[in-house]
Amino acid sequence: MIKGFIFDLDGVITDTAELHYAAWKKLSNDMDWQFDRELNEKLRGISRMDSIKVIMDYNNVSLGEDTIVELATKKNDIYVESLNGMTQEDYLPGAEELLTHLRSEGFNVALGSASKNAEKVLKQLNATRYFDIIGDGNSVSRSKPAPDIFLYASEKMGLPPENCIVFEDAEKGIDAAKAGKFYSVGIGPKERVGHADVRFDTMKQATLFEVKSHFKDLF
Ligand code: B16
Ligand code: MG
Repeated sequence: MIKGFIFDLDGVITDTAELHYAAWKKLSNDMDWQFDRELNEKLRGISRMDSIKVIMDYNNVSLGEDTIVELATKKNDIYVESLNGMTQEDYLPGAEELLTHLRSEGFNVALGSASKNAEKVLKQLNATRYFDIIGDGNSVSRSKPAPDIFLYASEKMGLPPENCIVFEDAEKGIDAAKAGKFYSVGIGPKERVGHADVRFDTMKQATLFEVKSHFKDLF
């Protein structure tokens, strides 16, 4: 029986990818590094420190750990500043409707995001009220594709993985859900999240009615 839902944040509840892109682009320009949208796609769902290492590898750059942390902090300052412009108009279409519906039907709802800025993003969206539990980049040390963030969220909800559905937009996020033995809903193209139990192109299509009809034996 499904009793709980765990949501990734970026790419599921809201789309911060563009803001992450702009901040990494600014840092890369300052450093004279190559950075484009294709490379930005590879950063979807992975942690800040893993992201900067992907960018450095791509540019054949190696630096000491302290400098890497300093540069990642610089990118984060740019990103956090840009979050100030985010408002409750910035949900992905369909996301707020689904959260409202889940609350009214009495399901447990948790966040399972890699972002260390998740609380700020939820605050900007006025979305904190929809979540019983917040699991973010500060809650666990191993990031996706390790299942730790989803296991953290389900444990805090008091539910085993087989009672929970994870919503994810990243390939590594679906890997993480599967590694933790959660049911999974992928948001995005087949090439990225086709290995999820159920896939929708956008959150708008992922209504509770549709989700229930795909997992009918579990409700
Ligand atoms: P931060 P999610 C992820 O969020 C993003 O998709 C990813 O691009 C970002 O690097 C990561 O959060 C860390 O974010 O720098 O704010 O800690 O999709 O797991 O909600
Ligand atoms: Mg995501």
